[in-house]
Amino acid sequence: MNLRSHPQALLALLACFATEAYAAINTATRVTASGLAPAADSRLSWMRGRALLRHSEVAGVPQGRRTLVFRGKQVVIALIARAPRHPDMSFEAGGLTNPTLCVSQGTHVTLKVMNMDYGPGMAHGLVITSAKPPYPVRFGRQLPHVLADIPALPPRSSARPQTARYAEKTVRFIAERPGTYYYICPVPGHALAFRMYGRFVVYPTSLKTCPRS
Ligand SMILES: [Cu+2]
Repeated sequence: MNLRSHPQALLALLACFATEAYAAINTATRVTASGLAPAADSRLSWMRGRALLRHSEVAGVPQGRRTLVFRGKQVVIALIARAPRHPDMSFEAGGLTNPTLCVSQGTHVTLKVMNMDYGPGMAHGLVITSAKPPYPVRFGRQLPHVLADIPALPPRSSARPQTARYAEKTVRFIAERPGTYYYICPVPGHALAFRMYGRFVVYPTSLKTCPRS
């Protein structure tokens, strides 16, 4: 991203360099969902990264212009940080920017997050929590109900997309408790200054589909 056109980015970047902030975030979250499986962690080649990007673009069923519904009891959701043709400091899924993601209660979710951003400090992670916005520059030590926690993934390894490698992490969880959650980038300042977050809705089994909001 271009720091000159985003003065807030400089603030966020400076905050990123406070390494203790990462530590605070990464140890602060409490995973309270059951069934969280060990995470996979890898660096993808351009071919594999592009395949995951394409999966993210077509997964889910659009409901209106801002919501993606993932039907079934086992779903794979891919979120791309700073996908091509999407704004700086955003997530992409279903071809949408920071969409609302919707699953039914009891769904086994495989969540994949990949960082396609490039540049110093352009790390991005993802936490799903019931904490509502607005968010502080740094999250507190006790986030409420956390479904998933992916620490900051480094930016891609090269300015040239075709030769770069892309940090990706996969976590699995069961969306047991209905409610409205938020997926948030935990890197200091990204959620506050850039609104790098979206809603994650778990709707009760008594409803046939995601309630419109
Ligand atoms: Cu971020």
